[in-house]
Amino acid sequence: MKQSATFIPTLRETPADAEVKSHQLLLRAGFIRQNTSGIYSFLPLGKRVLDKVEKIIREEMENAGSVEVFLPAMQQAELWQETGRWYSYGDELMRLKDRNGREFALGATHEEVITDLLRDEIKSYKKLPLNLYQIQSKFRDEKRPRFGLLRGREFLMKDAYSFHSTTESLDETYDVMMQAYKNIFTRLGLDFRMVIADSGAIGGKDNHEFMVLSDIGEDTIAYSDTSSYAANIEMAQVNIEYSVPDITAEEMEKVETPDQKKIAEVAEFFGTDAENCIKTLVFKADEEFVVVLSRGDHEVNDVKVKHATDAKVVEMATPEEVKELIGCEIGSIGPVALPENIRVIADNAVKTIVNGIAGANEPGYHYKNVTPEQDFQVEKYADLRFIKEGDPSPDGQGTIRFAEGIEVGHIFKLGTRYSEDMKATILNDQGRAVPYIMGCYGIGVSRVVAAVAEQFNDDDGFTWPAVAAPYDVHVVPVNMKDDVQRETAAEIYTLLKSKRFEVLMDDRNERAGVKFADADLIGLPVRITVGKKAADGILEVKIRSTGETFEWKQEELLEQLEQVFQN
Ligand code: 9G3
Repeated sequence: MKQSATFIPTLRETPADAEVKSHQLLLRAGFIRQNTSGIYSFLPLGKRVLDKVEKIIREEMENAGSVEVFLPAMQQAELWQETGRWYSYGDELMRLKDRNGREFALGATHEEVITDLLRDEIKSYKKLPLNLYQIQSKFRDEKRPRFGLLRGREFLMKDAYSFHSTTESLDETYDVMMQAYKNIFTRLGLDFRMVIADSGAIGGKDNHEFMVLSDIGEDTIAYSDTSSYAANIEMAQVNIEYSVPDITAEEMEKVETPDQKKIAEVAEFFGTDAENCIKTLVFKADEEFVVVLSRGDHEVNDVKVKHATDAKVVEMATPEEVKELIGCEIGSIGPVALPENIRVIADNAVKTIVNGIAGANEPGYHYKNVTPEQDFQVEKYADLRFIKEGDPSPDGQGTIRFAEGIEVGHIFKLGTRYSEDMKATILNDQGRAVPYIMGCYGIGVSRVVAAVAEQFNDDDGFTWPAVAAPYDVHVVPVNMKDDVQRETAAEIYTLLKSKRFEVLMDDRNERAGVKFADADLIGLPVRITVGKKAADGILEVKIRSTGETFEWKQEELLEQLEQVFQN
């Protein structure tokens, strides 16, 4: 492609409202343009990267036995009403009306649509398993779109759905798709981790996210520094065998603590530390109050409280509710002598406290020498706290570290959540009508483009890996007015294209400095400069990712390039 014939509007300046490197460079190098908040156009170079990412995804979906379809973005409201999601999703779900006033959703995801498609077609277990995918724009009216393609309101997703008559069959497909995801992100050269994730609102039991490690990632993952263990911070279990220390429990004593409110102040007042204090919180688990205890130096993880209470919704009780329930402010509550009927659960680490400090359920007072089971009862101990850096990895191998990640993929075992609601059943091998068992598997395709852009760049611009680069080679004739340079460049351009290299040639009448700066910004893997030395058959070559430069004889060009692109 000749640059005089394409559309690559590079910018000198960094656009003010672009906060992260990938967004800045995608704008400056003329890959994308924003139409409005969270909505982007892919310009020619951006579209070519998108296509390369899609190509890898299609190959791996094909290998995994997933078959491509293309579903409508316009989804009749009735489908979402069948699953209740028309009502449970709020402003994030884009809704519109057709000319007859009928309501539609703009597809944020396609569980309803694909289940509706299959329930009319698949009636026997003999037709399963089936694994279908599409690559399609999704619409989600994010409250705060940001970071360019990383969190948009219209974005490209590969979403696959699998259908099974047995859980074993789902497990098999799930593992095959998991491997396909690892292949995709590995082939793209992304530094990713597969993490155990919380099923969140979508339900289902197993699910895993694929996170590209990045300081600008919005998710925190806890991973082992020696094994492959990694989990979303909400899900990382704390697997520590706590033992009760062998010290004598003393008589509990109420002490006046007029000015000490925070755990740190109270600990200091008693000349001890947060580990020896009991933090008392009150949650509402599906409308039932639950007192949750943790060690003073730990944070309670509400997702784990939800799992421990088997509740659908868990939230902190309000100060008024606490006052009503226990009779004092949040800052003074403790586990001793609580009203009889209140449930008390505690994080496992609490059992290690002997002669600890706790609120006295009376403003301005605390108890010292508080010991679990002696001074208060606990209904059950469970893993209720957030894991911390330095904790042992739950798989027993290594120590936990934290990292930020960009979620680029998420795979779920859905179970029958959608097929039940939508009465999508098959006759099983006993002739009974049963809802099919489903899995779903998403990749944020446009988000992957941004994740690759985020990982592959330097101070001068992009350093695209060959697998994702818009073109393989950038041919840059320095002076288009010089016959030798212009003709040599044209010769090389034709030769390389004939050998199936993807070539971009900068045939603009621009100064050398502008051409080199744009070439570095666009960041193709190899730049071939056709300058003065072309008259002696010498080409100046630059490997963009390493910055190395070479002089190649023109007649060696093909074999040298083959060398560069094969490794
Ligand atoms: C909505 C809106 C936003 C949403 C959803 C629905 C996330 C929604 C979860 C999924 C699960 C999987 C298939 C591909 C892989 C992910 N945000 N999710 O269902 F209406 Cl507005 O999308 N879907």
